[in-house]
Amino acid sequence: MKTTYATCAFLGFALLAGLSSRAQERQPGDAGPSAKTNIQSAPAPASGNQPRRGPGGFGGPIVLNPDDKPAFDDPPAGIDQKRENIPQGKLEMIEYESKTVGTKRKMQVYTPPGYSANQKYPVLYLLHGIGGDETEWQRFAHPNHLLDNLIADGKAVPMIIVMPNGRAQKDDRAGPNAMATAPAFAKFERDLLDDVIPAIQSRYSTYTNRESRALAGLSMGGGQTLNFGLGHLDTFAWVGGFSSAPNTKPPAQLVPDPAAAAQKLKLLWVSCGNKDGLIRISQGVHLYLKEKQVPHIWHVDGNGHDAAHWRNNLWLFAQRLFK
Ligand code: FER
Repeated sequence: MKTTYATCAFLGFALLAGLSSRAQERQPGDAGPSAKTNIQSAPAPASGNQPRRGPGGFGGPIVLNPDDKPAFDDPPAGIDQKRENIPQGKLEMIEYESKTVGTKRKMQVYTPPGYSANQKYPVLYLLHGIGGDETEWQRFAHPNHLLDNLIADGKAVPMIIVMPNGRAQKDDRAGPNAMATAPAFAKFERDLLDDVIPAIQSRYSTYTNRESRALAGLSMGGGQTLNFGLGHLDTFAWVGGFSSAPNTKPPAQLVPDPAAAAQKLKLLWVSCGNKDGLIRISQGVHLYLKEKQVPHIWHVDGNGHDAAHWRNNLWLFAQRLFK
């Protein structure tokens, strides 16, 4: 544990430096900022099992296995760009009382075009990374435009998307040493289950059955998603971890009862970029699920630990939800 955290503190610095430059650099339609910053200087992905380092120097060697291939084509460009000629949903920042943390906390909520209290909606809870907060997904993917576009094209069902702050502590900003806030990401399990979900269900017109509840996230949020989603199969039926971080529990702890997971999950999505230095985490999850015959999507695309991976996987995942 000590070794892990010492390593994390150093890696966290590299990561955060990477994250902030990515957030500033991203242009609509580009392949993802780290494609510019990190990946061009890296060699092409090893076709076999040649270890190499992930972008930003963190995460460790990348060794690709024969299974580590895309399950889907890359989405077209512009998936999260606003289209003026289609109905727009609404994005709002709301506050809720957190018994878990003992403060009022913020979360961002997307309601789809034509949202009406006379109808009920399924809900996707979408979690951010170590350097982020309740606004982070907006920087990486504009989930509101992405969903408006999918709904207009008949590719996704109207849903509510909730983007909470996954750092369950009184000061929930990333701060100068975000890696030190990792324990608060574990504590968020109770905030999500006891505070966030009840607040959403009391304020919005939602279905409340497990088949109408999805959980997904990027990096630390991917680890949270796998930990909480697979740990609470009675609450979530749709689970998506994108480039999940080392906060992910070991696979046998994540899925102690493979038969139950196989039977209950509507969709289990594990994805990572083949240039992401954290890919070993997702590989471990995939290999265990495969061995235990738990149906899942294993999608390894050509990205790094970056916005393109998160945006594209949100687009692919959201289309398959609640159907
Ligand atoms: C780590 C490396 C990366 C770690 C977390 C991360 C907890 C998180 C990355 C992210 O959220 O982008 O060693 O340990």
